[in-house]
Amino acid sequence: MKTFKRYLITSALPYANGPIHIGHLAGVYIPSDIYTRYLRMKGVDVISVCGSDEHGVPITIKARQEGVSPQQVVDKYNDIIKQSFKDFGIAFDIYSRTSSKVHYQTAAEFFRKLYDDGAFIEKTTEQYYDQEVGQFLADRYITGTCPHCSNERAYGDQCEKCGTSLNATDLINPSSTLSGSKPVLKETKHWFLPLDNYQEFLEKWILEDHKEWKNNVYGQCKSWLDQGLQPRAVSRDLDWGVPVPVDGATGKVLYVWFDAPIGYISATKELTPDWEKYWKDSETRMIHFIGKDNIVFHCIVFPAMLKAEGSYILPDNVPANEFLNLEGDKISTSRNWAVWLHEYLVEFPNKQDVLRYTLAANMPETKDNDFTWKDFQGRNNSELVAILGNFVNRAMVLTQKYFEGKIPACNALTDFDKETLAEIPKIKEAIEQNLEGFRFRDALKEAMNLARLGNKYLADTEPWKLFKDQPERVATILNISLQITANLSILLQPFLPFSAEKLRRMINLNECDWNRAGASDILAIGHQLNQPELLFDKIEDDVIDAQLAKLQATKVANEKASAKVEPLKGNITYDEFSKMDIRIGTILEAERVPKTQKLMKLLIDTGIDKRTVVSGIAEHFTPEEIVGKQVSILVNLEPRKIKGIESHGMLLMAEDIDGKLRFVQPGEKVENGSTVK
Ligand code: B3M
Ligand code: ZN
Repeated sequence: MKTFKRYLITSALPYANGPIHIGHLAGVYIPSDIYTRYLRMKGVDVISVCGSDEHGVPITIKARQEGVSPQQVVDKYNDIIKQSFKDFGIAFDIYSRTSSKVHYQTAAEFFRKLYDDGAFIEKTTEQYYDQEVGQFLADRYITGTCPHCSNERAYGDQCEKCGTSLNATDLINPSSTLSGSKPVLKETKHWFLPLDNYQEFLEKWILEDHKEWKNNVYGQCKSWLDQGLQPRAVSRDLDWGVPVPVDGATGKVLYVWFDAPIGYISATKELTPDWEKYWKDSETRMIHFIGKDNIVFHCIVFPAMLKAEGSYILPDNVPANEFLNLEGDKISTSRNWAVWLHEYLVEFPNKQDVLRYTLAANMPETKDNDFTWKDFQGRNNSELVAILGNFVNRAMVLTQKYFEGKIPACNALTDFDKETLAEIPKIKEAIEQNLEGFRFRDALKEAMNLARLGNKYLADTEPWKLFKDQPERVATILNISLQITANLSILLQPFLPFSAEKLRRMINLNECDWNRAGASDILAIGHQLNQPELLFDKIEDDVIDAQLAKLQATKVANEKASAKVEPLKGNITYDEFSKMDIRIGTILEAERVPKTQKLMKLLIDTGIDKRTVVSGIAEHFTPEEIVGKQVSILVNLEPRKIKGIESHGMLLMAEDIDGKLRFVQPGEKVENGSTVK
């Protein structure tokens, strides 16, 4: 494999339209943090950059919903997200944001370079436009009926009911969510990156030169490439984003997926004046940590952009993860089905590492994976407490008891001692190999195997039974146990930085150099330990039950809310409304229409006449219970034959979210023929 002088680690820029949850951590930020910490500890020249992605339509939608400006939305969530990363020890060298000045300039320059080089094609297309608001509509701002499943609330980019991805023009009865009006098609000019021109280059670069990429990543790229790449628009009609830096492009901004990855460059620029070394020198190894929904942008679109620009390096690997589910269900911000980081820390103060551990152990590396609270509890109680915490505590307490907390001398070694010590460098190497192959779960498992090894060593040698007769033997056993402890405090650092640091404080070890790990003499004889403290404590059932109850409550609330209120229809004029002649009448007779489920034939006194109306209410009422009731009736509806009966008008009914019908009646009895206006 090629050797590199330095590393540039990027982590997907979270959208600043909501806080972050365990899915984000497990998918992107824990792996990137483990990897970066590992490299740093080895003394590698590495920088890790991230920041908030502050553009795109979802942010404008959120702003509209909350009645604030997009800037207020991103300011709020940028703060929350940044704090969560800090709290969980995700140690970026810089956490920037795409609203920064440097970014606007960098993104605009990047676009301009491609524009000047003739890398784009200009195309005029027809796009939906809301005439009332005077604005082109992003796909998410259009709803209508899905042509595949007839869902009436499909979005212009996707039907969430049947999952089909759509073009806004596919929707039947499209309507603008901004005004409720029917959008019209209007011409607009945009810039497209002709990805098809890069097809050949990408095929070679990915499919031939990067066969080592993870299967899920390689597979997705291959399927995109096999389908044949198409030109992609890199601009949008929107008033939120980086303005297209071209004359005559007012009202147009860079598409968020064009500017966001450039955010990695901007962040590096903000971090160091030496930024070009990280971006333009082939001896830099760039690695993108992302989730699977971002693969195409990082493996195909962004590389094509970088290639078009010409002076940048390309990523050497993109170890994307799949998704993490929560208790068997897809994590969803809108359904509040998530464990939010800022909430977790309120409920589990100082337990960052327990979550880091559980997420790393369940990382969705090769397939979607599940987070459950029971597993969280089990990982804590039977792994962190029972194995790691228990081992370290026994080694420390015994050393305090027998040797006043000083590292005792290592005397004659038994074969078992030698075998045990020989395991330490092997485990270190196994961790390294797994980390370098982006197999974080296995790497963590290996690190925990060292704690297992220590536990077993103490259980097998039973030093607490030997001190009276063989103090020298006990000295050896504890020396070995403490060297294992010291190794743990280094090797676990990338995974559990808070606990590893606490452990180093306990053993009074100031250095944390990866290259020291593997050795059996990290702690010198006579070195003074500090007082032991518990690294982890047990999580009781009631705490877990409370979390499960909280999720259950969310589920119930979601079920209620999903029986949603019908969306608003388009506006009508008063004239249109006033054409309707609605009267109060009284039901004189009622009978079911034979051979139908729903229909009832009614004779109604409208005050004007007595007329027959056929109404679809038979599943909701019996004839007996409705005779004599006052109702509202639209009397000038065109007569219609229904099941052979001529119906003269229509009853107005109120339908609740459960589909139950009730009559629309005056608050108190009025004369038949009274009008409803
Ligand atoms: N903002 C999308 C996401 O969070 C995104 C990544 C940008 S990385 C350049 O899924
Ligand atoms: Zn559908």
